[in-house]
Amino acid sequence: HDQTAWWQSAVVYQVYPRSFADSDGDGVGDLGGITARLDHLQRLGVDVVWLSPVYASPQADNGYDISDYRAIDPSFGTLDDFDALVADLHARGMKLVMDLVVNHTSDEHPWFVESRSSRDAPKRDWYWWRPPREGFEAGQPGAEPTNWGSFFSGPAWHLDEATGEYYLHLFDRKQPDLNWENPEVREAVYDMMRWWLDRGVDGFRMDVVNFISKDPALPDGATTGVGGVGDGFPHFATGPRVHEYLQEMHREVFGGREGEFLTVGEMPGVTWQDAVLFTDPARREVDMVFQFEHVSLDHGPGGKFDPRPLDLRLLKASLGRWQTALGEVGWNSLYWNNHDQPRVVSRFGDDDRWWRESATALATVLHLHRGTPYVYQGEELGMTNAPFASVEDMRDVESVNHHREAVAAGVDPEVVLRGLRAMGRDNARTPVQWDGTPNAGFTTGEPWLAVNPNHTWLNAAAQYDDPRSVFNHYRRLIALRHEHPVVAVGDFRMLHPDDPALYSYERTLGERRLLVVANLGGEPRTAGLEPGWGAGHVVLANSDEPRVADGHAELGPWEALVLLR
Ligand code: TEU
Repeated sequence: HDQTAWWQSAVVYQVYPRSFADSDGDGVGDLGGITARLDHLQRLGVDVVWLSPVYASPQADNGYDISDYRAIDPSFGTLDDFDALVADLHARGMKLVMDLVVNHTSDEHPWFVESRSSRDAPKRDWYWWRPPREGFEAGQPGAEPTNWGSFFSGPAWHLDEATGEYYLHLFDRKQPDLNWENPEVREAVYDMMRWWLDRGVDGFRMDVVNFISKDPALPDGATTGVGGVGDGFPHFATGPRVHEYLQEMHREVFGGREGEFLTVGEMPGVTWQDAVLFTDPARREVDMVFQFEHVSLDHGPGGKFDPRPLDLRLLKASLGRWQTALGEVGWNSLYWNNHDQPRVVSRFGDDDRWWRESATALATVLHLHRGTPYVYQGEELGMTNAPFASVEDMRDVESVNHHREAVAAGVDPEVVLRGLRAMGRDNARTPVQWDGTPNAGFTTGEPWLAVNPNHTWLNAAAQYDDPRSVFNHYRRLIALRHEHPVVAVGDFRMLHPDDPALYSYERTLGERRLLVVANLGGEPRTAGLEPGWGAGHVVLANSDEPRVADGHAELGPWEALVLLR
């Protein structure tokens, strides 16, 4: 590991702008709110901010449906506000990574408006238009060109009455998929990316970028039984030309400026075998990928809204496999949370009795792996899932649609609600809890999604000066990565892989050794240590008096220790 890129020792912080901080009292977070809170990020010590979409958008999917790639949505501010944010971040030594959503646009994007205008519009081929299935009338059930389901319920095709053809939308019907087979589409995207780089941004997080190459034959998927819906995944994920497209993008956008930027491809369903190819620096595709294996382990037979308890051994096997697979070539990203996942302290921890302990133990375990860690806003405070009373309290298109479809199909509404409470995306989207005042310091108006009532005690203001706080634990973990190259680039070795509660591993770089021993459970545990480790080596703990002696560590519930020699 001789060549180290700047992002190998960096920590990224994700801002979901709607929910971060509102500067104008309309109840929606905005760019001015972010700029006003940069002290928080600087205090935490993160290097990069990844900003979820702030582009002009009808907000059908909270900005992941873009109607103008070169404008800021008025609810978030103006291009001047954006430039001011970038300037302030740079002045403080931080970088800014934009979200790049180019698998699809909004149906209100001028490209799509033109594309749908007639069958022979010049931009018709910029999207995936197909006639009804042979032998079917347009609009008839089953007439969709393929049997693929959308991620947000229902078919992945929508009929445009005016031209009698269907367009493909893997997500909401307001998110038509772009046709990357068309070189004009690709050139338009690259041109837009260069425009943002010229404006000073430092890279891109690429939304579902392993979906941009579809099998142009658009075959039906194998049917899973639910209402005749087929699994299109094998036909649009990691498709035939995805590596070619990413290499072309790299050449056209970043060519000649290697090493300056950070690129991370969000890739649902990506395997470690594919990830090695995507992140091999010699292939010039992306620097790292977001993979989904570890956040799918608690999905039950009915999918993400049918959760089952996590088996820690599976988690260790999964993350350990990725550490090994990308150990020589390629690079990992490390995350528990983002705007699509429930809060980790509620999901894999104990957000009640062992709230502080489990939030800090999970943080410790994640951050000291090899890779680039991502902190999602509020995670550094130990924010929890929200106590949604009903689906009326939720705003997310995925949750609302799933509820409607499942209840219509006859599933017990209580069961549906239980799944949404545990796994729904709005858990991550409640406003950041800055202080204990009525709207948590997020807004002076009415928040677009209710503030979690636990903000009275769980908030940033209450944590800054408390050395034991979740916030200060994250701060120390980030500092440890900056200080010790063994954290960033050391080799990884999993210990006690079969233990159902201990998460323990060793990192090595030359003579340096770092040991993580964590009890991810509510019962006390003893962990055997290899010779040479002693109490004097403890550099970080989430407990007041670590007990390390005679080849053992005695761990309380959710206790995590870090040793260095
Ligand atoms: O998400 C992609 C994705 O496949 C899922 O994580 C998705 O959020 C959903 O939960 C599947 O069940 C990305 C964005 O992160 C997400 O917010 C967008 O809604 C989606 O793409 C479409 O742009």
